[in-house]
Amino acid sequence: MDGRAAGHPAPGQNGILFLPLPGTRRLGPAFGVRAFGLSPRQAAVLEEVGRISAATLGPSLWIDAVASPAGGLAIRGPRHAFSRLVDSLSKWEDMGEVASALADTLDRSARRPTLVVRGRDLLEKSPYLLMGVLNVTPDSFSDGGRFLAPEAAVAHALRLVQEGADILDLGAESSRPGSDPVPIEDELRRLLPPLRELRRVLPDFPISVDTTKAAVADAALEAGAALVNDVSAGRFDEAMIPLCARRRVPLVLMHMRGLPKTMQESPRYEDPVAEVTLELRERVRIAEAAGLGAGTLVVDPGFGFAKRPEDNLALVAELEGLRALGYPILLGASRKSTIGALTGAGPADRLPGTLALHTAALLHGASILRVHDVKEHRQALACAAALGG
Ligand code: HH2
Repeated sequence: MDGRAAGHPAPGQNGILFLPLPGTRRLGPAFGVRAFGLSPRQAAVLEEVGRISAATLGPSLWIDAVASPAGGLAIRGPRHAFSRLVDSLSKWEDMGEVASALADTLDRSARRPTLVVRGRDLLEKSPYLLMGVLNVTPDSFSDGGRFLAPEAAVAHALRLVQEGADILDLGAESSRPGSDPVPIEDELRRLLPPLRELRRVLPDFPISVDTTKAAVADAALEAGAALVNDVSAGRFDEAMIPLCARRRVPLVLMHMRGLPKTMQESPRYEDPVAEVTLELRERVRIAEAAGLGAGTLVVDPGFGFAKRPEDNLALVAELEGLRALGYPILLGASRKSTIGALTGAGPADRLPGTLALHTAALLHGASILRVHDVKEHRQALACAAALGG
């Protein structure tokens, strides 16, 4: 299915977006953005104002056209020069929308990521979190059937916690490409026994429920889950966002086009990071309008969901773009088929590729990594994080 035919916006039709550029985190006060969705006139005015600013404002702004199928401009410079650029732009006729989009990205990308679970900000003391995957499914692509029995699930969860997981992500429905939805009753029958037992043995540990159904999320929250991870970002069940807002629990909004059953049939992007960020921005706006926000929202580009390998890789390489949304970024590349496409390795042999992609994601701004192999990630990411950023 063509995602765009299913109602997804073409680039530029969905408003203006300024995407933080990769590689700018280590440059002290320097910052960079790429403009997306500007009309030719807006681009020309922005370029002109940028040139005037560069010549007159002391600290210079570097501004140039970028090679991207979507066109646009790249701007780099110190953050305070960007604030002055916003002021200058707002004085130009018809540039108000551009000025406020730039101001929005400046504001949101400067926010410190937070994730508040039961009153505690999990990102306050750690620069990143490991979310350990616990699939109580018969058919997940890498571990299907291994933890379906509640005792096996609980034993595996305890191992993940002992190895250093910060969050457990409990899922009872596979969302692998080609999978069918599971009825609510079956999902709950798989989910609730291990969840209740985990709540008993680990009363304070943050447990997330990986589901797209509000009824399942509600029952799981009642049974002790404290976060919701929705791979449809609330698209499959319109009760999901209001439920999380009402219960004041964090919600992961993950990007996907279409349904897992058909999502890999013909994914197509011209500019993956810009399109994914724009589509997630719509979901973020709905969630913010419902009352979710700092501490209760997480965004995820959906590695492997309605994307070709090259789209997944572009999203990791330019992950900073999602900082335009202002929320912690989660990435889950663990054992996924892009690693197989690059190396020929089967799911059980994809740990080295996973570590490489998650290391890159961390250095490009991810705050949460969703992983099957906690112990190995603890070591790899401790070293990556020590590089700074
Ligand atoms: N990937 C999977 C499931 N849930 N949630 C988020 N937020 N991000 C992801 O990338 C993500 C996710 C797929 O992986 P897995 O759980 O191992 O497989 P399956 O869907 O077959 O159970």
